[in-house]
Formats: sequence, structure tokens, C-alpha cells
Amino acid sequence: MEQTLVIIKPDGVERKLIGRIIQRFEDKNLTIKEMYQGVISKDVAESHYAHLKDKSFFPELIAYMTSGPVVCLLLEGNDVIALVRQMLGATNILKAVPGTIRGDFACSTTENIVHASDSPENAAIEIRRFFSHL
Ligand code: IDP
Ligand code: MG
Repeated sequence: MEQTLVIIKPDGVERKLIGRIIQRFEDKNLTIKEMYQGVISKDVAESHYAHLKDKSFFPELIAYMTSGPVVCLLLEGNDVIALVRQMLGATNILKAVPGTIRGDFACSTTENIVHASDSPENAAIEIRRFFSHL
């Protein structure tokens, strides 16, 4: 069994999409092992997106991610990392096809509703970052 880290980003919480997003993961029979709502600190947001620190949109991204509460989920299932990335849809809003979470709900490439780990290595790091109490 694999595990992955999902974050329902501030716009997903603000737009009251928590239930509908979680429903999709439950419909896919993925298991929610852990879950909480909270506000991400600037430090944690900057570490989480360290790979993008040279991008022009980085300050905007950090401001967005710390602008309000998020919901963090630890999901478990077979091939859950790749599966959940597929359910999210592409990063570029114009490439996020209908039927995916971003394709159905996101209106911007920055404010795109959800995050999910993109590899086993990153999943392990991100689970430690957001579920450090485990
Ligand atoms: P991902 O979230 O699909 O893994 P990453 O490339 O890791 O995509 O980017 C992290 C986040 O940074 C995206 O989810 C989005 O919020 C923001 N982002 C990525 N690329 C752009 C861009 O070109 N313009 C604006 N925001 C972006
Ligand atoms: Mg990413």
C-alpha cells in the first residue's frame, strides 16, 4: 500500500469544496488515514514549494497558500500517488481536462484547489512535513 499527501488549498476550503473533493477520493475507494484543517506557516509553505523559489510567481504562491485554512489528507491505496495526481488534473489550467478536480473547479493556474505529492520520494518528505506528529 502506498501513501500520499493531499492538500485542499485555501481556495478549495473558501469555496466550500472540501466535501466534494473528499467524496471523489472515497468514491475511488482510497482510505483517509489522517486529516486536519489548519493554516500553513510561511516557513512550511516556502519549504513545500522550494523547487519553485526562483519563479516569478513564487511570492504570490506563498501568499496564496498561507491566506487561509487548508485541509491536509494522508491518503492510502494501491498506486495512490499516481492515481491521485491523475485525479487532480494538469497544473496548467488550460490543460486540466474536465472530469479532473482542477479541470472541474479551478479557474487559475496558481489558485488550483488541490495539491498532491508527485513521486514516492516527495510523498515521504511531504507526509513527514505535514504529519510530523505521526
Ligand atoms: P503541481 O501542483 O501540479 O505539482 P508545481 O509545478 O509543483 O505543480 O507547482 C506548484 C504550484 O505552484 C501549482 O499547484 C500552482 O499553485 C503554482 N504554479 C505552478 N506553475 C505556475 C505558473 O506557471 N503560474 C502560476 N502559478 C503556478
Ligand atoms: Mg508539485
